[in-house]
Parts: sequence; structure tokens; C-alpha cells
Amino acid sequence: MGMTIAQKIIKNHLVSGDMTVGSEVALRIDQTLTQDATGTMAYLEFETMGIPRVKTEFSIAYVDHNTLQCGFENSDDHRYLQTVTAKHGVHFSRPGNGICHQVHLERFGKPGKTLIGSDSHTPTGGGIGMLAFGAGGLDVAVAMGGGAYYITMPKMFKVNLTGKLRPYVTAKDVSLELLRILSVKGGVGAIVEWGGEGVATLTVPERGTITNMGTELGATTSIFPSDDITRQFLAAQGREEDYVPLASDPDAEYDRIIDIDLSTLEPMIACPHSPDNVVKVSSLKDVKVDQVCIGSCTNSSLMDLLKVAAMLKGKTVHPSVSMSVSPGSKQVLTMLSNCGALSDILASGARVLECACGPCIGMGFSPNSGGVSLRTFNRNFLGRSGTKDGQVYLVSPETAVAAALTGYITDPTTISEPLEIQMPDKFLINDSAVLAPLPLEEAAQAEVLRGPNIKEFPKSKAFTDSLDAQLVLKVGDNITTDHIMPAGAKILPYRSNIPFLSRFCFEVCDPTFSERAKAAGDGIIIGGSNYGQGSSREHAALVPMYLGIRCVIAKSFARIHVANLINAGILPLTFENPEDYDNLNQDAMLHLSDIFSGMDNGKITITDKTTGTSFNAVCAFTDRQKAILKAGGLLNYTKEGGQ
Ligand code: MIC
Ligand code: SF4
Repeated sequence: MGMTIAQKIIKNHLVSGDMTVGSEVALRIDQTLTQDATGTMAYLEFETMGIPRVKTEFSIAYVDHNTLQCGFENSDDHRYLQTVTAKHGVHFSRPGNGICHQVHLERFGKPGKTLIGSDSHTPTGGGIGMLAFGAGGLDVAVAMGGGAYYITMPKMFKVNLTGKLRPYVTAKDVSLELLRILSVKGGVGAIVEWGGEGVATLTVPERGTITNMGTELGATTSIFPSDDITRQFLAAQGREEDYVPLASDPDAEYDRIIDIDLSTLEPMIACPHSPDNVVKVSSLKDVKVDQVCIGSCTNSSLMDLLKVAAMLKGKTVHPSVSMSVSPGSKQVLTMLSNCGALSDILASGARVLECACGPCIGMGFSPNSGGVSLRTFNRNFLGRSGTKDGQVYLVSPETAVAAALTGYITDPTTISEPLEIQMPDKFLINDSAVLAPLPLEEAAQAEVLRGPNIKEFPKSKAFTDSLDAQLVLKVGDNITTDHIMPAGAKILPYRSNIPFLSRFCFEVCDPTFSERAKAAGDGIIIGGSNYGQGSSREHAALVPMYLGIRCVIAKSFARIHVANLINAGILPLTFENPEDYDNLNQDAMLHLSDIFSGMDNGKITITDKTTGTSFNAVCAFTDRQKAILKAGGLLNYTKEGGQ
């Protein structure tokens, strides 16, 4: 039987396991990336493992989430990242050099290679034919140390593209259309492969937009073929030698095929507060807009911003709209500046921000109270913008500019002149903001600089065979890691300080959670379906662990979060009968017995001591996962010699 692109890359990197859907496979990882907000933890974990130098082909640390250096905490984090990476063989991309996924696509991504990154949008690399996964920091630390990355062998979905996008209809609209079809749960357990004749009409950055947004489907990852377009992009980036062709076999089998005709697609928009709440832009045309933000790892490429500049040229942003543009990288910003496009953006009244995540992670540009904000980003979860009642919509850059000019949500296909922008034959290459690690001889002597904000990694408890714990929080469906552990300007400087962060855990759902969980001692959280979707931040597991959470029982879990829970030594269980969820009340005392044999049999009985009733929760842990849980987390397990 023929193979899909992903199956071929998995086969080439298989360390152990068999490739049947649902079984565990261990993969050799060629490249790793971290960003600052998850990176400090990942390197603290790497240091704990006691391995002197990374064993990957290429590892890099980006600083892009919090670059502001407001206060010593953030500056200390940056200094720690710069010195720890230099010592251990990791490249360091300085603050201001750009957003990790954009820079990685431009400068380091290679077709056919595997990449894991401590950021959920690492699948952006699929745009250049990499098999790229978002992962928790600890999994990245293990991969840097030469360890394998474990995933459940996914199903294969194919999106078959035909036709060609019409002017002002974009790759972002393709992503939003797929989210409309599949929902934020629709990709769980699957790799989404993009194929069909329409693929040849999409540039690498457009493909990157699409694989980036695949994260919002809950997919394990997304990938495009590596073809002549990929070769041209690599050549324009001065690295044609990194090109290898990649295609699925003609008789490859897919579990599901979805057809999208690019030529009939219209501009789409995701309404508050979920990326799958998608309708046509034309259906919202009377909605007044307060703010427009362009950028993020989804839509900050040179092509995106050249289009933005062309639409803004000679025009003025509507007086009631506040507009920001964050270029994705120093390369993008420099090229915009050299060709004069930057002046067109500035002349329109838009504010140009640093090449960083910025407003996407709530670092500035929070909307006004109740304000409507149109963003070219990938997430519009409640409160993520920094304004709890902000109404955040996700759109393409073209739709964003149309709104910025008119002051209302506007279908861009109705307003403008033709927009003819060509990919450049040569990008401007200057990697001076990427620092190479120290040579081996110097590295051994080099000092790692830590500030007082860098606190110790919290210690987790090993499991015993039974557990009595209080049900400290009951939440509904689609809880995101932004609900569990919010980000934003106030909190991001403390990503290396779990005790401080813990005050904000679940703040948007229940501001009393942190205090109550601490007071309860051992605690249990009850969740609905798709618990832990969104970001890869392992803080959403480490902080609850620090607050005493021992177990989460949900209707279903998101992939990266469930791995992070196991890594943190928190037991993730699924309701055998989802109706049992309805009978549980916050504050109940729960008793779990025979946990070890239950892990083996796949079923654990839980008694609600408050009502005297019992119910079953199920699990399907691999032997390795059981050993990790029993040890109280991956770090303990690794220290005890586990692989
Ligand atoms: C996000 O987009 O939510 C983030 C911030 O990039 C996160 C990582 C983090 O929380 O640091 C992600 O996507 O994994
Ligand atoms: Fe940064 Fe936003 Fe991309 Fe996350 S989604 S990496 S915060 S730009």
C-alpha cells in the first residue's frame, strides 16, 4: 500500500513502535525550537537532566513572546536563555529578530525533517514539508538530549484543493473554512495533509498560514508536499541545498478526504470566542470596528505585509479604528523598509510594532472595553487579548485592512483595485541576530546567568495506589490552556516563577481557584470535552500540579495538554459514561482506589464520598506513561533512568 507524506517521514524517523493508528510511536527528532515563554522551563528541565550538549542536528531558542523587558524579571529571563543556550549547543535568536515560526520557516526549516517546538504552532513548519509538532517544554528538553518524541500514531486526513483563490480571498480563508467544516475538535488524532492541484497555486508562506491554523483544529500536525514552489522559496532564501522533493504515493490511503474548491471560496471570519465560530465576512457587514491588529505567526510574512501596504497606500486608517502591524521577522521588516512599503503603512496612520508576538499574546493593544477587534491571528479565546469583554474576530490581512479603512467589517472583495504582489526572487539575508552557541572547549567553562525571578522547578509527588482528593473545580467543554494558565503582559514575565504564576491559575473561570486548591491539599479537576486545547504551555499542567491537583477527569483531552499532564505526574482520566459528569458537584470528596491495577486494566473506579455513588473512568496508558505517572512525572522518571 502507498504511503502519505507524513507516514514516509515517520517511517524514516521511527525509533520504536508500529505504525498502526492508535499505537504509540517514538520518533527521532532532527530539530527543536523553543520560545521565551516556554523556553525558560524547557532549559531548566534540560539542565536538570545533566546532559552537557544538545544531540539534535539543530536546536534554537527564540525570544518573541515577551520582548519588552519591563522590569528585571524579563531581562533576566532573556539573559538566562542566551547564556544557557550558548553553553549547551543551542542557537539563540535575539529579541527583535522575529516570531519563532516565521523565522524558522524563512531560515531553518527543511523538508523531510522532524521538528518539535515548545509552542503549539510549530506545525507552521509543515508549510515547507517538515513534520513539525508542538510539544511541552519537557518533551523538547528530552529531544534536545537525544531522546525520542512519543506520539500516538495518527489517522491521516487529506484536504484536496482544486482551483485557485480569487483576488482578496486568501490562505487564511482556507484555514477558516476548514475550521468551519471540522471545528476545534475535528482534527484530534489526525495529521492533515494538503494535496490536489490547488497546492501548486499556494506559496510557502501561504502554506505556513494554513499549517499554522491546523493547530486550531486540534490536529497532531499538518503538512504540505515539498515541490517546485518549496524549492523556489528555499532558493530565494539562499538555501536551495535544503530542498528535497516530497509527495504522497498515488495509492496512499486517507481516513477522510475533504474537498475545497479555492475558486469558489469567499472571505471568512471567526467570531468571538472560538476559531471555529466561522461565518462569511459579507454576513457581518454592519458591525462597527474599534481595533485592527495585523501580524502573528499566522499572517506576518513579507507577502502578507506587502499586500497590506498596497491596500493602505495613499489612504488613511478610519479615525475610530486603532491599527497595529507587527512584522513577523527582521527580514520582513527590512525588506518592507527597503522597498518603501513600510512608509505606506506608516503614512496610513497604522502603528508599527516590534517583530514579535505582541498583541497576539496580550502584550499590549488590548481592545477598549467591549471593543470589536479584527485580528489576523489564530486564536480569539475569551480574555486572551487582555480585555475580558473584548470581541475578537479572526480574519485575513486583506479583510483586516478593509475594516481599518471603512471602520466596519467589510468584505474586501467588494472594495478594491486588483492587488498584484509577486514573491521576491531573493530575500534579504542577514542572520546576525541569530547567535551561534559556544565552541565545545569554551562551553564547559561558561557561566549560566540566572536572576532572582528564576525559581526552582516544582517537585511532583509519586502516585500511591489510592487517592482521596477534593473536587476543587468543575468546568465545561473546550477549556483552553489560556483559561487554565493565562498569559498577557501582567503574567508573562513570571513564566519561570511557578509560585507567582499560581495565583492566576483559572482566573478567568474562578478567581478563587488558586486559594481553594492550595487549601484543599490534594485536588481533582472535572472537565468537559477537548479539555486543554490551544497552547502547548506546560505551565497549564505544572501550575495545577504545584497547587496540589493530582488528577483531571474529563470527557476528552487535547493532545499536547494530556502529554503535559502525564509529564507533570497528574493522572488524566476520561469518563466511561459522559453522563457521570452531570452528577458531580464542586467540593465533593472523591476516592480513587486500586490506581495501579486500574491503570493496567484501563479502568479506575471513583467513589463520590459526599453522595456515596461510584462511577468509572477509563484510561489507555502505555507502559512508559504508567511508569512516568508512578514516578510522579517525566523528570523523576528520567532521573530514575527511564527512557
Ligand atoms: C500561544 O499562542 O498560545 C502561545 C503563547 O504561543 C503558546 C505558548 C505559550 O503559552 O507560551 C502556544 O501556542 O503554545
Ligand atoms: Fe506568538 Fe501568537 Fe504565534 Fe503564539 S500564536 S507563537 S503568541 S504569534
